[in-house]
Amino acid sequence: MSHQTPPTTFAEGQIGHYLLSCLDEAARYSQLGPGVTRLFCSPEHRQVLPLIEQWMQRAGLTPELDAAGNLVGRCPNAQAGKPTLIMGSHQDSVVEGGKYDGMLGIAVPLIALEALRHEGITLPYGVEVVAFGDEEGVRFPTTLVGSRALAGTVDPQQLEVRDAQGITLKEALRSFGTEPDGIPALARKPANTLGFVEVHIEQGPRLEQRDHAVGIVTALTGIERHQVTVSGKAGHAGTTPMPGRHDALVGAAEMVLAVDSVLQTTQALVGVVGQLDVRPNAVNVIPASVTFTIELRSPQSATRQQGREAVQVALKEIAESRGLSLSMDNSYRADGARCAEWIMQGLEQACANVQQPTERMFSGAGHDGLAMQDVTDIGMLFVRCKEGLSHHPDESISADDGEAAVRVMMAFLQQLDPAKCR
Ligand code: HGY
Ligand code: MN
Ligand code: MN
Repeated sequence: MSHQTPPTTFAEGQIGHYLLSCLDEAARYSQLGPGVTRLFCSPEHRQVLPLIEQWMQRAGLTPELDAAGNLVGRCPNAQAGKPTLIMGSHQDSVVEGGKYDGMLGIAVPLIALEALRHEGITLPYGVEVVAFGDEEGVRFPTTLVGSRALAGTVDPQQLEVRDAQGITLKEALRSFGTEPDGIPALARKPANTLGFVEVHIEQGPRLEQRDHAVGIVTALTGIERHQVTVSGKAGHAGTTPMPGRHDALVGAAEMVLAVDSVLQTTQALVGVVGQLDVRPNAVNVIPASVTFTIELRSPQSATRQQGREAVQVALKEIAESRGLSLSMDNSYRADGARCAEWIMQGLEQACANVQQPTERMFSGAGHDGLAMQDVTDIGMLFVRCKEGLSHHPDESISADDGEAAVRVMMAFLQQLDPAKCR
């Protein structure tokens, strides 16, 4: 498949359109259906890699697929072991998501590096740009395996979790052509890592309200996910008397409403029941069991704990009142992360250098920085997205805002002094 030809110059106004055309092309590597669906270690993940490899080569980087399913582009200085700045974002998407969540944060730093290279500028430190394999955690009930591999924090148990087809994450990596036994060797050395900077769409309305193209992230929220299984008793929908039924779906429906009312009790907590599966899911059978997911988010772990405990009490009461059995297992937990002051200031300086007004803001979304915080300082640059919409096929950014992000990153990379990081 032909890939976009790079612009002959990186003149004002060219970069934004070049960026959007790259992202349009990447979006083609998706399952059929609305928006973008590209899951971890999927055929679509495999098919998008040659395009990203080409972006990396244009940026002067050497691409390599690592044991955790990340595609990592390294410059010669990084390969030579010099202190290295890591940039990048996730290649995977949600189901029927947008073109920009994740992929924007891979393309922007690569085009920034390509433009600097085009101007004959080489950086005195190492750079890596990573296309992390799995950040959304849609295929498996765990996530951040790619960034946790770089942070050296992958729990071997994570590799044993199974997708809806019963394939373990380890098996998926092996069929993808990687060797997960090599994951521990991927851990980056903190002493040799200057920091991790991710560019990402805001996925909220703040930048649009402030009429800013870009924003500086101060902190990322903490997230935990739970798998709930409610078990009742299947039966004939027509002949089983209503009283005394143990209908797992009616119980689960009451539980979903209970989760929502816990989430409505404080503004410091948000969350969702995003997935729900009914068994045997037949039109004339009383549902025997229901599994659903609960996601709780707050920057304060104490707030998440209070929410979790309130949910556990509520679900237990409902199960008992309906003669249902209940299990609630924590499948994923990531504490919130604070962005480093020196990176925030560096990004603010870069915005000033390219005349981009900006301000600091919190991220209600999770990102790979939740894992990368365990190995290095982190920072994020947000890019305005239309109506703050994300995890939706209509997710969009303007070419001008994309260009602004590239120019901010070009300024940030040129001003970065490895001796002054920290
Ligand atoms: O769910 C999130 O916050 C991110 O989009 N993975
Ligand atoms: Mn997302
Ligand atoms: Mn994302």
